[in-house]
Amino acid sequence: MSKIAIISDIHGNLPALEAVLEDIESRGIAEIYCLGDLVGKGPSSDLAVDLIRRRCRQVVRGNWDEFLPQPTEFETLVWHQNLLGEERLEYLRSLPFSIEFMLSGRYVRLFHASPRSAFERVQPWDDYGRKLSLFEPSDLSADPVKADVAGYGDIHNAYMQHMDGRMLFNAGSVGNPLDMTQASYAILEGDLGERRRTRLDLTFARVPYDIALAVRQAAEAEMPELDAYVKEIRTGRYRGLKD
Ligand SMILES: [Mn+2]
Repeated sequence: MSKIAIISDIHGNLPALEAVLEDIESRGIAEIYCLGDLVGKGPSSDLAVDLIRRRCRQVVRGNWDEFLPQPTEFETLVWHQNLLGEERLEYLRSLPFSIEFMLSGRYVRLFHASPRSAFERVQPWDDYGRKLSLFEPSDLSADPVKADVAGYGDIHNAYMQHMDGRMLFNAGSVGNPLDMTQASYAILEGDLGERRRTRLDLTFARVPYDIALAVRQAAEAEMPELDAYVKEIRTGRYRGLKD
């Protein structure tokens, strides 16, 4: 059986990423896939990119990875661009859209937000048909087949649902979880490349990390939108919600 750790939405939160990588290592898992949003929001986009490049076998692009390298006058984005530097921005531009493979007789497709766009947001409480559409291929897919297992990030809310004989899951967020304050990731376990339907497991891991350290690093970096970030990682509540 192969074990694949699936991490997503690091958003420059280094203490959270380090805690998750340590947790993955402690389980003896060597294979790590990343579903995007390495950068933005937190203070350490540069170090997050460097660590992800070293440790992840495959990485797809998230919405932040897609828009952050583009020319902008927004102060917040320019701050993150300057931190990253041109070489890392070029790396973000080069990221592929999806990861697709056979596992225990299922066609698995992993992407950031939807099979159609890194910007299409689908929440666990959204309409059934809207969630079913996440199994569909698009022009951006490697193979034009309907997925048996679809996995994504983007919403910072971990969940799994069996639908129509298929399995949909969200890995949650490493660095900016919005369902609880612990870092989130998923583990897929099955027979890689196997065409017969054999055992397939999905595990969700939640990892406590040093939130006080993450807050200190953000304050010391004098990063933009510090208060909103600190509130989010301390409470797990999205900054756009009304109190
Ligand atoms: Mn994100």
